[in-house]
Amino acid sequence: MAVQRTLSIIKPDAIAKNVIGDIIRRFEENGLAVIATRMTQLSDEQAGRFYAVHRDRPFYKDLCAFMSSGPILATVLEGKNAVALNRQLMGATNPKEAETGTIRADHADSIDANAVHGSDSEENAAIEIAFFFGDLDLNSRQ
Ligand code: IDP
Ligand code: MG
Repeated sequence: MAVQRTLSIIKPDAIAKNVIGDIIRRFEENGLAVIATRMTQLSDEQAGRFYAVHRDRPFYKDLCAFMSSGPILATVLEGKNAVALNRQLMGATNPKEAETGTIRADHADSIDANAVHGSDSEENAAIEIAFFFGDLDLNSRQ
């Protein structure tokens, strides 16, 4: 499987729980390397642009309000099969359905406050990485 890059976001709920280190440790222990990271707080408008793909969904407004409610940590992960591997480590969107031992099973309280975001395809990863980072911010570890 090819080396890929993917975007991870630690959402405001997990930042508030002070579990950044625990989440990054899981990435590193599973073969993913951090090649860029940035803490920021999105405006409601910026969160809306990031999640534009969901703009017609009933939860869109709440999602944008939540994602702009506090600081987030955006991180670019690099490694073999990074997109699917990150999704596997995250667990299902609804923490009630997330497999034991996943980030969402351990740290998410609800489908809204579900601890982490992860790109769902290589194509979307490239778009999402470019939302937060420029080429000069990416420090390949290969
Ligand atoms: P994902 O984060 O697992 O990729 P998506 O379907 O892309 O899940 O949805 C983006 C985010 O929108 C989710 O992480 C979650 O916070 C929120 N969301 C998704 N579905 C629902 C829902 O049915 N109710 C409330 N929030 C939802
Ligand atoms: Mg998604």
